[in-house]
Amino acid sequence: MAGFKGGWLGKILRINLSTGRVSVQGIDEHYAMKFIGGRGFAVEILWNEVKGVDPLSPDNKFIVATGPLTGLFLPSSGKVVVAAKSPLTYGYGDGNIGSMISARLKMAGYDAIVVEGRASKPSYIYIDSETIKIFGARDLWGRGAIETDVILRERHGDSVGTLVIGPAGENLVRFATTISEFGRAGGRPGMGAVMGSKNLKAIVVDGWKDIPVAYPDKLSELMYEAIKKLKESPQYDFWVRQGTMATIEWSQTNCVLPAFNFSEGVFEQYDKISGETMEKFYKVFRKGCFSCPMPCGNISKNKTGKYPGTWAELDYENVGMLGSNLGIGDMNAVIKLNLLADDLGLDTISAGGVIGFAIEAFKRGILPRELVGNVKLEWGDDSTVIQLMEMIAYRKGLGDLLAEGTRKVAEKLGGEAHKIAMHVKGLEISAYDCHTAPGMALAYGTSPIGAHHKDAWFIAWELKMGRDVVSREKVRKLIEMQRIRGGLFETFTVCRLPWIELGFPLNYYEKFFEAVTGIKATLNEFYEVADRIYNLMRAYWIREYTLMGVKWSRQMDYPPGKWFEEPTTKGPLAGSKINREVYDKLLSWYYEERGWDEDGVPRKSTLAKYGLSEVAAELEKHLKLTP
Ligand code: PTT
Ligand code: SF4
Repeated sequence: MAGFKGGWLGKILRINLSTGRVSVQGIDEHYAMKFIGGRGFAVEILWNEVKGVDPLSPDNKFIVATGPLTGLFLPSSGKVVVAAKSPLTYGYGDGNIGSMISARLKMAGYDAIVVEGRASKPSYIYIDSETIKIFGARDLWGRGAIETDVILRERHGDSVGTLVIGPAGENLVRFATTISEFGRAGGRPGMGAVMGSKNLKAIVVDGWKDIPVAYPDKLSELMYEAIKKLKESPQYDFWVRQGTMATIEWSQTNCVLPAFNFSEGVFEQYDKISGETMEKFYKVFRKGCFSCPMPCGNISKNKTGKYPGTWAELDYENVGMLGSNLGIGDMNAVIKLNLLADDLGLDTISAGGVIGFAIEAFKRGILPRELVGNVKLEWGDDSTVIQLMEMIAYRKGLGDLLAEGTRKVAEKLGGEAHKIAMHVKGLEISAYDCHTAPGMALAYGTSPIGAHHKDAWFIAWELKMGRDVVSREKVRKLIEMQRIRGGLFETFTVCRLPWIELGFPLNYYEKFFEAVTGIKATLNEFYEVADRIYNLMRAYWIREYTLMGVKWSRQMDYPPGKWFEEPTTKGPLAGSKINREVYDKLLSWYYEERGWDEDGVPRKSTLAKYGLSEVAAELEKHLKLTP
């Protein structure tokens, strides 16, 4: 644990699947404090080691990274970041998954794993506190993610941590995700495809060692205090009953529930797929991540009606994108689709996004019949969505095209297709329609992995501040959210929901950090790390795009034309669309606040301010930086 009093273990495990070589890289306190963990470690590794490569080639690296609090008995500390250069966006890609692999990895003695190369045959990695093995996985290849997880647990014990892929990852679907514990998913921008490209079916970790902690007594005192605080929250009971599913009603009320490929912000049948409907008729039990006192996993089952006996873990994004966005107002169908996505290893958001795009493009005559074949593309038709999800995962017929993701399909179709292709930087938009919310559109536009709400679920703030408010204050608030959500939580790799949903005070993370690592640091210092990482992620995108011959410009940070040009037609805010000048003004303020130029490229002085002068020097080999 060279130099560390606790929290970090000082070891990054490197496994090269081409050569079978295993090595351990040491990290010191300077490095740990500069990047903290999770996404911080991931982007540093990708910047230095993954340059100009095809994301599906052996030269890409698949990273699983924890943070200093991971695996300790602190509220909601069972999360882990999975990252790689994205085969969907060709930029920086990551996801955050709640899985026992987070804790088991720390207990095996490592802060992170970096998987390099490509195995010559289907394989899986097994790690425990003593050994690292690479096993053949021919018997698992082709199996669903859920069945694979069951088999691995029978083989290695039920308490292991797992990360697996389904057929979508094996077949290199560009939005294949990783799956764990039958209903957790992480790595929207194709992290499952990166595993598949390495012939890697799964990673199984079974560490049991104690994780060193600087001040254990202080930590256990804080843990009890925090749990008490969470359970006393007035929102606690409702949260554990509905979790993120309560957002369906909230989004409908606020006209941001995506419907018909983000053409509308309301859906007539929302109540059939709402949190209340789930709670009353479908939920059978609740499940949580490791060390979570506020479990939000809604395990829901079709007790009667269509697809009887089918169960899945429901979350807002899944239901919004596979339900309302496809015109499906039937919870039985949504449960079936959710389970199918988990088993195939498809990201629900991108699957719902690309299928919604295909239906709309076909109806508008943009997607020609010869590419569609005999698939019946209609809103609200779950049997077609089932068919398409399978065709995508196995890359058959139209599915082979859709497996490339919305951006590539729109590029192939040409003409007006780009206007209704609902993505930013290649990542399909998660479940908030922004016709009425320019600030939330800016959050999607500037998210460092493409259009995902992870870094800034700004919509709630925007409603508080006023949708029509166009101010620097709004932009500053968005950046503050990105620092907390995309910086603090993604480097500590702990769940952000205690803070957002139950109002858990942020200053506790200073206290946890000190008790665990022995280092006193303030939130402002963590936000400075967040800014460093944001600049490095941005530099990564710019370098990789420049190397592909694509000139970086502010257009990269624009949401699709539909939100600017095609107003909504339903609900109390019918007729809404975003004003392009307003968006541009917000974007320019955003760049100024971040210290980036008018094209969204970090200035040389900004990179220097965050200790990234070497990054500036490298970028300058490819383009001219503003001083
Ligand atoms: C996340 C994205 C989300 S965000 C959802 S539901 W959400 C979708 N879930 C999918 C799924 O399930 N199956 C599937 N095949 N694809 C899916 N794609 C979608 O992926 C998630 C919770 C949730 S539920 C949210 S908001 C919070 N996200 C956190 C985050 O990002 N960081 C953090 N520090 N804490 C968070 N806490 C919450 O965790 P991605 P999970 Mg996920 C079935 O992975 O790539 O980041 O995309 O992690 O373990 O499922 O928990 O309304
Ligand atoms: Fe996992 Fe939900 Fe707990 Fe967060 S609140 S750690 S997502 S169970």
